Parts: sequence; C-alpha cells; structure tokens
Amino acid sequence: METKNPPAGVIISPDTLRENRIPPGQSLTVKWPVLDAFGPPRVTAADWRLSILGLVNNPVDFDWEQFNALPRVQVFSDFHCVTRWSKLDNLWEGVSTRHLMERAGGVKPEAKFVLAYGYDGGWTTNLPLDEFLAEDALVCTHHNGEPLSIEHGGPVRLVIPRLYAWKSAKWLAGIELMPDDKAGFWERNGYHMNGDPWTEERFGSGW
Ligand SMILES: Nc1nc2c(c(=O)[nH]1)N[C@H]1C(S)=C(S)[C@@H](COP(=O)(O)O)O[C@H]1N2
Ligand SMILES: [Mo]
Repeated sequence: METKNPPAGVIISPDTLRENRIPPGQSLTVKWPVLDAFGPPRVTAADWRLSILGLVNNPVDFDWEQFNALPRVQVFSDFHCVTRWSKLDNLWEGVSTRHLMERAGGVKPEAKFVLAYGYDGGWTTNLPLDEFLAEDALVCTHHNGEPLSIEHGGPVRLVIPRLYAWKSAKWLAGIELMPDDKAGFWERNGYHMNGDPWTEERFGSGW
C-alpha cells in the first residue's frame, strides 16, 4: 500500500508500518468524514480549558496560552472509524499524553483507566491507561499542518491512533484518571470498552 513519507522527527504510529494498513471490515476513504453525536459545541480557543483530574499527583487546568507553551510532537498515523471508514496518512500535531501526565505531577499507581470529556454536553469516552499513554497518543491542535477545524474537534481533540476513532474525543475538556473502568457515551450505548480495530472490538463485551 502506498505510504506518504512522514517528515523526519515525527513519531511513526506502529500500525502505519503494517503491510496491510486497513483493518478487517474497513474501507479506505480519501476525504475526511465528520462524525459526532450532537454536533460542535460553542468552544473557542479563548474560552477553552483542559482539566486533568482524578488519580494524578497534581490535578491541573490549562488555558489555551498555557497549553500552547507545552512542548509539541508530531505523529503520523491512521484513523479507523467503527462505521467502517479508514483514513490513512494523517499528520497530527499537539502535546503527547505522556507529557501532559508529567505536567500533572505523574499518574498515581492506582490509575488504570481514563475517561475523556468533550465540551459537547455529557459526551465521554473511556479507554485503558496504557492505550492513553501510548507513544503515539496526543492531545492535538493541528492536522496535516492546519489548525483543527471545529467540525473535527478544534481547538483541541484527543487522538488515540491504536483504537477506533470514537476514542479520539473531539472538543476535549477533561481527562480523568480512574482506578476502574467506566463506560463513556458510546460504550454505554453498546460500543466496546477497549475498541481495537485489528480484532474488531466494535461492540460491547457484555458489561
Ligand atoms: N466530543 C466528541 N468526540 C467524538 C465524538 C463525539 O460525538 N463527541 N464522536 C467520535 C466518533 S464516533 C468518531 S468516528 C470520531 C470522528 O472524528 P471526525 O469527525 O474528526 O472524523 O470522533 C469521535 N470523537
Ligand atoms: Mo465513530
């Protein structure tokens, strides 16, 4: 399969190195569909805040200026929506989730899961801590060199390349570190607690 050559210094998401980059049951899309439950909330860079809460040593909030002062990474990865489209060759830019956790004083040992909150009233998604802390996971402000549009979750969204795209919370408002798993919006409505596209973890595992 054709691969764009990502620029030097970029973190390469391991799934982009597979010989076949399209997971089972998925089809390639060239355009980038917009998908969300409630449509974009009214959040602009000026009033955006990100709260890191729960099982971290120093819960912390960032405003837009503080967030943009953090060191940045670029990640080259693929994006797989459970509605069966896959968009390859994305260059995301933002702050690594690992670095954000350091800024919150580090994750407490009891933390095992994460709940990500969107600004779109009540929307959440849950994921395992190790997936959240993967090297290619980031809190993202730019896609392919352009600021994220509001439709795609701007000013700031989560990007978790190794899981289905619903785990990549748009309009990110908060990140909560938790001891136990807790179903988010789609997970309460039948989607999988983990969401690995390569093993087709589309629908719930019964809890
Ligand atoms: N806050 C929030 N984040 C969200 C959603 C949502 O409804 N609200 N939808 C998810 C779903 S189902 C998908 S497939 C991706 C789609 O991202 P895109 O619209 O940028 O393609 O965002 C995810 N993140
Ligand atoms: Mo989705």
